[in-house]
Amino acid sequence: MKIVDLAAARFHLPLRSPADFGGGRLTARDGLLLRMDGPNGARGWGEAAPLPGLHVETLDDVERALAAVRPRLAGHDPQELEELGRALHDVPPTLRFAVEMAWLALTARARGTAPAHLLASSPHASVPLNALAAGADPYEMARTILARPDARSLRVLKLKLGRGRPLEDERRQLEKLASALPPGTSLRLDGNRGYELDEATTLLAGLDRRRVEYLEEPLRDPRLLPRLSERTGLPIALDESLHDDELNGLWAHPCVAAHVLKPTRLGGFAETLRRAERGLRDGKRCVISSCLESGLGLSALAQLAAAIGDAPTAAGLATFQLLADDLCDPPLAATDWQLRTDDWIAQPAPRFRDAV
Ligand code: OSB
Ligand code: MG
Repeated sequence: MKIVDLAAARFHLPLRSPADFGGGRLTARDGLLLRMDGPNGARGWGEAAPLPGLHVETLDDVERALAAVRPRLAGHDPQELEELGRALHDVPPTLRFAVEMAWLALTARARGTAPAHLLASSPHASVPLNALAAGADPYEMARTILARPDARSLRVLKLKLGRGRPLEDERRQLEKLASALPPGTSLRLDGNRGYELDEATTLLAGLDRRRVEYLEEPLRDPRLLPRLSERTGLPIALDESLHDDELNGLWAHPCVAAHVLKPTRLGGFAETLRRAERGLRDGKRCVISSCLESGLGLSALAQLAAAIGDAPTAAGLATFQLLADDLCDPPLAATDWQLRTDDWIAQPAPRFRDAV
């Protein structure tokens, strides 16, 4: 689909309550809403929202990079996603994601299909979600989630470990939470590289294996993850380490059960599909995850998640629940912890679009 032009405007979405995702206290999500104009007035929308502490680039960098690539992209007529991806090789990952997202929406519309069908021949019809217990007290949030009427259909609860509590206290909380899970629900425990090997062993050794799907990057030194897995008998998921090529020897290690892929950090759809193919080839579960995008970005990520793997894996896309406001109107919502992906008729028209 031919790109006629691009334009963008900033958006600002308050969070329901302040959160810290590694970049200090966050009270709102700021990002760039990208409009891609195609032939005959057709439009596709993209979202570029660097998260402080996670992405390397800032929103200012993204705006500068957009101004720099705009002349190159205007008039460009990529025949497929890979070709567009090549034209974006030197663009910061959040912007590359946004441009590919808008182009997929535009192209899907022109071909009368959903983006997932441009990414895979028979995509999943829906994508299950992991709930996310984060914020100031993740255990309190986990209890709130498990008290909801839809908790029975929840298969996976992702919990943010740490947050400064003493190890022994947290260990007790964790055991209590594990035993309070409904049957068939398991935990993903995300440590965001917060622990030394011995600390993580104290916290995690002896937990019920049937209740823990994996430990997501608990260690300050990821090279010790195989030893932690040995000590705890629990599988590992990689997140941060997938962004460090020097650790690529670890990616296929037998202790690693899953790769947590963040397309806005990896640099878009084409790159994520390549990484997922590699992960799947090595026998890893590939989990599509997010960085607090709006419902607009998250629904595009759900289309990508629908295109990966033989069976859908719970994706880390439930963060729309943290936003007090959305770019989509109505706001993105899930039913029974699933996002339908086969009911895509057109991309939701975003709020703030008149500002672009
Ligand atoms: O470490 O996985 C992370 C969000 C922002 C920054 C880092 C992370 C996250 C998430 C996304 O956990 C939500 C999810 O994967 O469920
Ligand atoms: Mg993580």
